Amino acid sequence: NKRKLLVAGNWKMNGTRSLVKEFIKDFDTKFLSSMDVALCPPSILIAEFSEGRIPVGAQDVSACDNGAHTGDLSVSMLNDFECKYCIVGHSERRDDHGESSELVAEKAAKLIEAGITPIICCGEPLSVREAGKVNEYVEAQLKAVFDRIPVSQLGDAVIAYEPIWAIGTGVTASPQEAQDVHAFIRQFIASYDGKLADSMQILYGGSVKPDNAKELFGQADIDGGLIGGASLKAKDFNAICQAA
Ligand code: G2H
Repeated sequence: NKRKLLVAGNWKMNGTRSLVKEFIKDFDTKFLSSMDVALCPPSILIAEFSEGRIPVGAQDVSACDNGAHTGDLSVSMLNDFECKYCIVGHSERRDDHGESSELVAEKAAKLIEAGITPIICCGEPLSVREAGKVNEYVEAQLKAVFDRIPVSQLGDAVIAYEPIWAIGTGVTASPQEAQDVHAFIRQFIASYDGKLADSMQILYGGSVKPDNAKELFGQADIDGGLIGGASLKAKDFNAICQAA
């Protein structure tokens, strides 16, 4: 029997207060009873979600405590706004802000300590896939996390596999390509702890749309998705939840 599925929206640097209102109005709350759902808007819009029932998350967090860190947000601030989830290590943050896997691991540790579920992203660029080194690349990204955080504390963590060449490009990894990496990731987790490997949700991200979600989510080791572009319209997001 498969794990409960999670469909998480990642609005990236998109959205307005009025879009949040529209989204809350159009999102079908029936999905909240059968699966895990989360929506991660830009931080400035997190508070706008307090009127709806959709569990909300952030797209990043500081690895530091409150203090002199201009522009950053802490785990206690995310807790203050009732964030249940926080994405860490998205490839866009690794690229735009030079985030290392070690920093990503620190952020994940901070979130877990604060009771917030980290959605820990990994995934290879096209050159790595072409060189046939996907597993090694993803393993190195995740090893930083599993070496930093004891498995006893990783029970609520979520992993998202997002091949960079499939992000926002309209090119999705084929269900089999995605499944192969997901199975490898689960095997990697099992090398630390077999029970954790069975229970951990591993999401796929990269051009998930209403018309490809069902086949992706049908794979044995794919436990839902991290949805970018298609999470900006409640109608598409509903359809993706329906596929789960
Ligand atoms: C991958 C994904 C969401 P998109 O980054 O994290 O974005 O669905 O637009 O490819």
